[in-house]
Amino acid sequence: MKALTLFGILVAGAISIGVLYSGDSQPALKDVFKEQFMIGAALNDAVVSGKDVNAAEIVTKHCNTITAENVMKWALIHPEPNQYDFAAADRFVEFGVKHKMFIVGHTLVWHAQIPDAAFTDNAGKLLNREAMLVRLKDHISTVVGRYKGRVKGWDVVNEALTDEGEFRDTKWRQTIGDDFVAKAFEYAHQADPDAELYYNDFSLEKPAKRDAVVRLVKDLKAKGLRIDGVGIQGHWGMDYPTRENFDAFVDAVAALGVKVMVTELDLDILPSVSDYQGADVSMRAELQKKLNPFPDSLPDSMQQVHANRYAELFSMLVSQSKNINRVTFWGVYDKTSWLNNWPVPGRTSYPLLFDRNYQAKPAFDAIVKVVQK
Ligand code: 9MR
Repeated sequence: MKALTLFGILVAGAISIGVLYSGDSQPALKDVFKEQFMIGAALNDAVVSGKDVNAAEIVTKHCNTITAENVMKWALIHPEPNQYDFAAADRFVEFGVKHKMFIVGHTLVWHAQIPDAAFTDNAGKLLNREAMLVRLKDHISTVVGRYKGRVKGWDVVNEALTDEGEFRDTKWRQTIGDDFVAKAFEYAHQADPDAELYYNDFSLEKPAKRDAVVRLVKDLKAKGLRIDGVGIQGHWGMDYPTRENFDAFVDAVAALGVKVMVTELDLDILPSVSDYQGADVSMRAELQKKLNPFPDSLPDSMQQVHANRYAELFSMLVSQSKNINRVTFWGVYDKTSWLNNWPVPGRTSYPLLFDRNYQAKPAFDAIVKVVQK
């Protein structure tokens, strides 16, 4: 009898572990952080098209939200003024619908990854305000309209501010003026009244930029426009942001009654280029080595340093979770991260939770422990 009871306990234990760990030893991040925030990743076309099956498996197991890494940007979805190309964006949206994920569209208005021709007439002359507004409205109503009801949130405007808190000098500003931001939000809401609308930027934890984004959100609200959230990208490093700056940013945004999302999280462990600025050109080979110190693999000791910093960042995010509704990683695994090619091309970078062979890294266990403690 005793033996049977013990057996029963063991079986029940195994079943509950099985449920928690969904079939293998690794818990799904979307379950681990269920009480805190959604977990997402930015996807490239290989993931959704079936070319990168292992990456797709990671995403379907761990994520309940996805963002388009590139395929919805102007240059890709609207390559010529009179030509749209929806093939890749359609695949991305179908993937999200199939797996019942919260789909985020990125991004409607940005100064990068947009052809010059988007801002000019046939003769190559910069459009005036009226003509550019027509073009902006056409773009937004076409793209948002196509995915209405399926894409649940849009990064309407990306990176319109400088680190000093000014409007960045872009062709958007030169053609339309500073209210290009307000106009984009207005048109996006018209195109899908149910979609959530976000402003997205990096370094928002810096006080001058934080204050600028607060002004921006207040201004949009004062104009009666819908804005649901501010995305802080989260391309973070070993010593930034400070918890103090991050908390101040989250508190300031939450006080405006809008959500905070960490939209492009990765954690760079490679040396910063600015540490070597001004280095002698004759030392180029030497410099290459210094900037790319782990071309083959990351030593265990560094893995641990990276994992500890990830844990620190997640304890910061978890403690603010009542104001943060989504944490999205910028990529799925190290091999395809943008950081392999920025700010220096051809480095071997280690910013994500999964390594080049799709295996969970120490950083994965470290962030899980933050909530299991
Ligand atoms: O990850 C994207 C990379 O594949 C592109 O080459 C790059 C082009 O600028 O854009 C990257 O994504 C950016 C995102 O859209 C906005 N925030 C910064 C991201 C990293 O550059």
